[in-house]
Amino acid sequence: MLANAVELSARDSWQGQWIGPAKLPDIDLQEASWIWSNETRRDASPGFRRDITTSDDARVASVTALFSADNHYRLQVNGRILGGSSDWQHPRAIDLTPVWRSGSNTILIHAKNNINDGPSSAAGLIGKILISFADGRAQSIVTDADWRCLSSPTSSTGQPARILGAYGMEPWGEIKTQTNTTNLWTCYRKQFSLAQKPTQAVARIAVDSKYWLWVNGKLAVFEGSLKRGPTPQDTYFDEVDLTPFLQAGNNTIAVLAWHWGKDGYSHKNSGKNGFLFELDVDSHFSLGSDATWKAQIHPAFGRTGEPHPNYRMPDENVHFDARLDLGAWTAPEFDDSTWKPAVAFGLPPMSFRKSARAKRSSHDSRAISPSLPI
Ligand SMILES: [Ca+2]
Repeated sequence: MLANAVELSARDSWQGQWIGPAKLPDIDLQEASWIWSNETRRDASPGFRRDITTSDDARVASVTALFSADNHYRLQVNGRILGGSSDWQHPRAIDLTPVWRSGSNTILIHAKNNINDGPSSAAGLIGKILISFADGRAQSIVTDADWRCLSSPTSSTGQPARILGAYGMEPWGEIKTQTNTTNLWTCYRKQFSLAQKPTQAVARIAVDSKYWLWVNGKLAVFEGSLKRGPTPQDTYFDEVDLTPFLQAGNNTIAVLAWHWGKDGYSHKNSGKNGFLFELDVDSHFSLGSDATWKAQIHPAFGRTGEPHPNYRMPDENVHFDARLDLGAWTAPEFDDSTWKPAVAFGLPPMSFRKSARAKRSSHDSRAISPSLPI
C-alpha cells in the first residue's frame, strides 16, 4: 500500500486548491408532460426523437437536460451517449454543451419499462432541456407532442408521442429535481510535462470521500483516503510515492473520486464534492489541483433500487451501467476536450476559516488543513 494517511497538522501550507466538477443549473419539470408510445405492450422500449435548432447568431452558453423515465432511459445527442438512469425518483441533470452545435441538434432517447414490476407497471418519460444563451436569454424544450415516437430504433420518423398527462400526475407525483449531491462519482484528468524522470515524487491527496488514482494509465492508488471525522472540520490526506509512475516528458494523472454526500456513524460529510492534489518533485512544488484540471461526473454510476444501506453507513450501493461508460478515460491518449474545467474552491484552509468565523464561535481557532471550504 503506497498511501499513508497523515495527521492534518503535519502540513500547514498548501499550493493545490480544492476542486470539484462545475455545478449544472437546477431544472424543474414544470410545463413538461409525461409521454410514451402508443404501444399497449407493457414491456415496450420506445425511442423518442426531437430535433432542436439554435441559430448561428445566438451564441449558446450552456445546454442542460433533466429527464426521468419509468423505468429506464438512455440519452443520445448528436450521436453521442451522454447519460441515462434507472431511477426515476432521483433524476440527475446532464450537460449537453460539449456536443451542442449551432444549427440542428438531434436528441434521441431510448426508454424502457420494467415488466417485472407487475402487469400494470406504469411507463412514462418526462424531461426538459434548458438552453442558456450568452446574452442572458434562456429557452426550454419540454417533453410534449412535438416529440416523435420512432417506429424503429434506427428510424428518423414516427408518430407524435402519446401525452399521458402533465407533470405532477399520478402515479409519479412531484419529483425531487434539485441537484442531487449524494453518491456522486467524478472523474478528473490533468496532463503535465516533466523535464526529466524524478528522483523522488511525493503527492499529497485529500478527498471527500474515496478515490482511485492512475498515473500514465497505471493504477497507483486503489480506494484511497480515510473517512472524515471525528470532528466535522477534519479531512485526512494521503501521502503517496508516485516516483515509479512518472516519466520524463508528458504525464497524465487520472482520478476517480466517490463523494458519499451524507453522514454515517464513522463519517462526517463536508457538504462538498471536493478533491485536493499536490505533487512535489525532487522537493519542489511541481503540480497542484486547480481550474486547469478537467472534471466530469461519471455518467455510468447511479443509484440502485432498494434495499439501501441504513443510516449508519455513509456509502451507498454501487450501481454501474456499462452502456454509459466513458471508455478508457484513465489512459493518457483519451480525448478529454469535451470535459469542462474543474471549479476551484480555493486553497485550504483559508476559505474554510473565513466562512467558519462567520458561522461558528468556538471551533475556528485551530489551523486545520486541508479542511474543505464550506
Ligand atoms: Ca414501470
